[in-house]
Amino acid sequence: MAIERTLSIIKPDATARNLTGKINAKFEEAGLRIVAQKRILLTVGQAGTFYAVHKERPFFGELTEFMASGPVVVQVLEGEGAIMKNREVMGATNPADAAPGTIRAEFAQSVGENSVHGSDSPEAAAEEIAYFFSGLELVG
Ligand code: DAT
Ligand code: MG
Repeated sequence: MAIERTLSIIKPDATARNLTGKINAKFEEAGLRIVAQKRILLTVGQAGTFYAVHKERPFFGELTEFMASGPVVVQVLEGEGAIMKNREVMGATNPADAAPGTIRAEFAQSVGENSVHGSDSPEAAAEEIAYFFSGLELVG
């Protein structure tokens, strides 16, 4: 397995509850290195562009309004098989289905307010990292 990079977002429900440090500790304990990170406030439009793949889904409006409802921490995680490793550390989309010890099992409030985003493929990771970060901001 190669060294990969993936895009992670700590969502507004988690920043509101001051969970950034606890979530970052989960990444670091799993061997994922935080190589870029910034705290930003998205507009509904920017959240919609980011989540364009879901624009036909019934929850799209709720999702984009939630993502713009407070600060998010966007970050690039790097490590061996980082894309799938991050998905494991995050846990299932619905916290009711998330394995014990995962971020979503411990911190998520509902399927919508589920604390973290992580890229789901190498193609998505490349596109999502480029959406938020320039090459100059990525220090390996
Ligand atoms: P994931 O974030 O695990 O990759 P996804 O890509 O299927 O999940 O969906 C993106 C986000 O949309 C998800 O983190 C929360 C929201 N979402 C998904 N399914 C939902 C549903 N049934 N009701 C409300 N929000 C939902
Ligand atoms: Mg997804």
